[in-house]
Amino acid sequence: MSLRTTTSADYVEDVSPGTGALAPRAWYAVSDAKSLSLNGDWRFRLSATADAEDDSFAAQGYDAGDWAEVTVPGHWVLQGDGAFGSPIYTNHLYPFPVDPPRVPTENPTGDHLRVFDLPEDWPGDGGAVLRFDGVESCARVWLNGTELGEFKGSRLPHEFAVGQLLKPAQNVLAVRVHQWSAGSYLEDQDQWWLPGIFRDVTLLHRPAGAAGDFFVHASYDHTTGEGTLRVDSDVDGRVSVPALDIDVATGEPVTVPVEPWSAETPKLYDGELVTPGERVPLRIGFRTVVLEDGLIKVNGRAILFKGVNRHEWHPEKGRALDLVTMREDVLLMKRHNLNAVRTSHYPPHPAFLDLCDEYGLWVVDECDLETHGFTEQAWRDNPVDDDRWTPALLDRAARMVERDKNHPSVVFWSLGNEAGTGRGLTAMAEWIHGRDSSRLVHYEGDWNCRDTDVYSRMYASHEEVERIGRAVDGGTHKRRQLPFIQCEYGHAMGNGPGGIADYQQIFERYERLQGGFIWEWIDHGITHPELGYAYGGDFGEELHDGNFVCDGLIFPDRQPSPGLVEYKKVIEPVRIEGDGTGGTVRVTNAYDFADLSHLRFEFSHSVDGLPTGAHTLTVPALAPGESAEVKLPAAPDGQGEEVLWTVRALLAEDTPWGPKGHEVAWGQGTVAPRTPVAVAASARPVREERLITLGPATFDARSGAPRTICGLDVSGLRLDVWRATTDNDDGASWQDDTRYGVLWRGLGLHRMRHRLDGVESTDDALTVRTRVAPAAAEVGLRTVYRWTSDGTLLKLTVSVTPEGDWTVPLPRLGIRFGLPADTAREVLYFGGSGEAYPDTRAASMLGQWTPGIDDLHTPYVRPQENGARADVRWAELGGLRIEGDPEFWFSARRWTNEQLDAARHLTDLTPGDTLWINLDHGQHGIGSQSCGPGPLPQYFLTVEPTEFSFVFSVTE
Ligand code: IPT
Repeated sequence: MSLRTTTSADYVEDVSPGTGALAPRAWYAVSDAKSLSLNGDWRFRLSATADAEDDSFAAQGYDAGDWAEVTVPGHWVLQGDGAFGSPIYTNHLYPFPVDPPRVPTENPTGDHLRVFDLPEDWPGDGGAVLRFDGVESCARVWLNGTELGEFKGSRLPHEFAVGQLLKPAQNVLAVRVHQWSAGSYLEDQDQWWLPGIFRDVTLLHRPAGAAGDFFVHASYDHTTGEGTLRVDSDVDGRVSVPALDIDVATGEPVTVPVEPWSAETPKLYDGELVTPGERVPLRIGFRTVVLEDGLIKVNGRAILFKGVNRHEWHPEKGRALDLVTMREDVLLMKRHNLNAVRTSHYPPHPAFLDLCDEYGLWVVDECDLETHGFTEQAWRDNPVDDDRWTPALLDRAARMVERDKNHPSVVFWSLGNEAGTGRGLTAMAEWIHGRDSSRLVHYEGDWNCRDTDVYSRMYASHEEVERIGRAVDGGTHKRRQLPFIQCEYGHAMGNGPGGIADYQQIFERYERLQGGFIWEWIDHGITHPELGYAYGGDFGEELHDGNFVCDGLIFPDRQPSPGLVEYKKVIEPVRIEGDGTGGTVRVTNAYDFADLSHLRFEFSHSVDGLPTGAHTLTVPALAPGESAEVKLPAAPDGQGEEVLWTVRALLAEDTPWGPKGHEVAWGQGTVAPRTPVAVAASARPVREERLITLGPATFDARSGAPRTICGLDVSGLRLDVWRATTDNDDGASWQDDTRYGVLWRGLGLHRMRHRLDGVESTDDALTVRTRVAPAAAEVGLRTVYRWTSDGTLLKLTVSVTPEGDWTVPLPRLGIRFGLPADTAREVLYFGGSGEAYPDTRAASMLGQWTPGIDDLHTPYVRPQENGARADVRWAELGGLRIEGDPEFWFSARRWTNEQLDAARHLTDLTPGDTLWINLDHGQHGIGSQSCGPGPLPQYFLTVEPTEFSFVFSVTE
């Protein structure tokens, strides 16, 4: 016998999907039937528990005059300046005790009230439907005092028939929303918990004879070039597609020659479904998705996903995205060469899929399902393996599939994310396969692939992916027959991800590997008055996962991070490679469908990083997979300066997503190397009082430290091995073996001591001998600074000899020094274009660049090492020229690396009176260990005897 008392809020903890809603059906934005948006200002009252208030507010005539207001769509915790509670961020931990389906008594409950009149032209006949596109996590709905029902499934649509209840004026729509419900157990995605009516609320007129559900089947036969269209419709009618001369009855197939739809060539045909009571516009894309020969094929060809995981995010509005923001995402993706999106981990706002159809992106549409927190109890009581929950799971599957089935962009249905395994998932897969045979089913959590059409993994190492590519990874018989994708890889948290170029090479080497999806698209930082962007813990959460929520390729304000620029280069659809001589380049078409006729190729030589002029290069309109050798014009004589060739592939004409001239791909190579500047050690160090003068520099006679170089005050010049550890250096807490950020700090590399062993002034050099080592350890670096000059140029040669048993690589190795803060506002250098590290340098284009000092800082939401420029030959700032032999990594910042290391938010960083310069001989790789593998061994900064030098001079 249960002691639980029954309250009117029992539905909150009921495992069922809800009551009262209509069966799910295809979603469309417009038709000729009237609709009324109920978005806007709603009256709002927040209660602490699910049943604190009775339902009298739903009655007509209720006076909500003293209630607050919120904007719908929206999340109440992001409105009201904190008066309505705060967001909570957890990765996979449930922020409440795990006792399914029970939820806490403290259950923030938002009563929403909206009074509306029908427009004057609202038809008097027919019915009406009230549609909610997304409410987190459970809602109970009344119209004009009559209860319509209640529902769960936050990112799924729910419709209610309301025709009989509507009045011309003063309709009272009341919605009670509970933050926690049984549904919360199914919605444990790694993101902020954000209650509210966060998607549109719409009243739809349903004329007599209006369209019900309909299913557009539009396939393409690549062997004949014909498409077959058949629109199955609950309500009989006709289907027309004027451009194809199609006018047929619903349910009747018609086959005609068509241009197929693909992510690269997103050909859509405008059509119309006409039922006796409604005309619904259709946008039809013909394509056929099959599993054949162990490969995912569309229109007869294997495709390669160059994808990203996209959560819906806006730094002020949370998951309440407007159309402008959605389009911005799609345009940014297209402009960065992405061709695929996994809608992690729930179906997006339906308008996003319209944009994917229109601009061309393959979509893995994922169901609103994750039960990750059950991993804490070895998946005991996991709802996906408990029959009581199966109706809710099937309801979620159906609401996704029915809503989104008419989008050509959707090629995979995904059952959900991180939900373990179980009968409920199998039931979902069976239902989906039965309902829609024209798409494939994805789920990562079952490595035996019992329910899926693809072997999918997340964060598998390069080595493992390679083994899977070679099909020597074992697994079940079924799995061995399946293609492979990485539904998540390249964890873009903070600086990184590293190693994605290496993954791409492996993906392209093996047919079975059909690409992957970077984790993830955008940092979920929340705009905050004091902190810049808030992340987990900033709202005082009891449990949280810090900045693990900021792991995107774009910053919260949608500015691309270096990670996105890198990914764009890594996945570019045209490969332009030199043969080493500078005489010819090999151009390869890496598209799956498009030829190269939409591109114009531009070619230039540069001398010392400056282009000598741009010319058009004629490249044949290669078909996918084809290559051609293209001869380059003769290179100019660099006369000792470095000569490079650069070939860029640009859009020949404006496209819907990018303007004419937009750069799609590029390649670069060396024709002739530079001759590093030679410095004769002809000047003598001259000692006077406390200073030693050598050429253009003065030194402290006792310490041997430079005081001025080329007229600039120099402070603190010494060896530097520390970098403010990146999220990928620090690694994830569950990875305890080789998290170098942790090992470095444990060894004390952030607090190196510099012992002075001697200052020697000889005829041709000033030599300073030191030993650099952390307290409490016996390892150290014998470091010798040797200064020489010809009277004008000053050369510093740094020799480093390790001592002791070094078991870790170094974060960085180079020198750093301070200059007065006002030395320079910008830097001119010849080197790589943007931020780069050993395994994130694919997009680093050699040239002369002039970033402002502040542009050299990458604003990772949690501050960390950033901004290094790779392959710098020389740099000039404030009248000082620095030339490296060999090339070096350049960074400049207005705070020290220690300050950067200590900062938690960008607002912790304030410029001081010193500009800090790092000239590095080496940097350790970045990797992806904040959730995946660390850097590959070839990107380690191994401790070994090393020598490097810099030449300082006054700029000409
Ligand atoms: C993986 C999740 O699927 C994703 O939602 C996100 O949490 C990501 O990790 C990390 O940012 S699960 C991972 C712990 C294997």
